[in-house]
Amino acid sequence: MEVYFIMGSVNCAKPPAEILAEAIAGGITLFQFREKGSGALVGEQKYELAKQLQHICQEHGIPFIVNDDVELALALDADGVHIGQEDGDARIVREKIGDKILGVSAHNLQEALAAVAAGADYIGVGPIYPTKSKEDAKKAQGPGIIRLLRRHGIAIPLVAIGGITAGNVGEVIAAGADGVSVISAIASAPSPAVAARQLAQAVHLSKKGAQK
Ligand code: TZP
Ligand code: ICP
Ligand code: MG
Repeated sequence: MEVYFIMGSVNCAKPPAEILAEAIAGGITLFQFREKGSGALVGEQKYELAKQLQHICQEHGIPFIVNDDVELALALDADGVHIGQEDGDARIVREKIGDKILGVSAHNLQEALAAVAAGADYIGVGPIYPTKSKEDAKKAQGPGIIRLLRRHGIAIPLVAIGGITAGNVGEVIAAGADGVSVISAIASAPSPAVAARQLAQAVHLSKKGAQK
């Protein structure tokens, strides 16, 4: 959960497999295949890319999560699924995937409480900062939303997402996040390995600082 990398072909200026391998070398702890946005692959091509990236994750012991597409996750026997508020009832997804990892995006306390009640294993909270990586992103809320969820008793793992860089990791960890989730900070970096390593170091240092 500490450095959760999300990527699809749309986010990559070089082969996705290369970026993922470099990100893993740099120290990411979780990967989400998110094939979304204009130009995203569909059908057989989407399946083949997912399979290739899953294989890389398996070789390195990194859990492989599929965004939105429950059928794809089941077909690949992925480690989990991440869904948004528009992707149907989290309880139904939980029933379909059994004990695979279930992640849910939440933007406020009500959504977070519902996610916990539906059996989510973790919540993605954001956008915390402005992002260019999501076409329909809501307004950035700042790290205060994480503090608010913690104050209201949300106890499952929370990852902060949206505009996260090594420079602002400290604030979101201090607010109560267990980790950070990024697309562009790694996928668009000149060196995904260096970028992932900087994020991992920032998370570790911030957790020490926050006594977590
Ligand atoms: N959900 C909320 S913000 C976001 C998603 C998928 C995109 C995060 O991308 P980046 O490049 O790390 O801001
Ligand atoms: N959070 C996470 C972890 N993944 C997503 N795709 C999202 C929010 C929108
Ligand atoms: Mg979705």
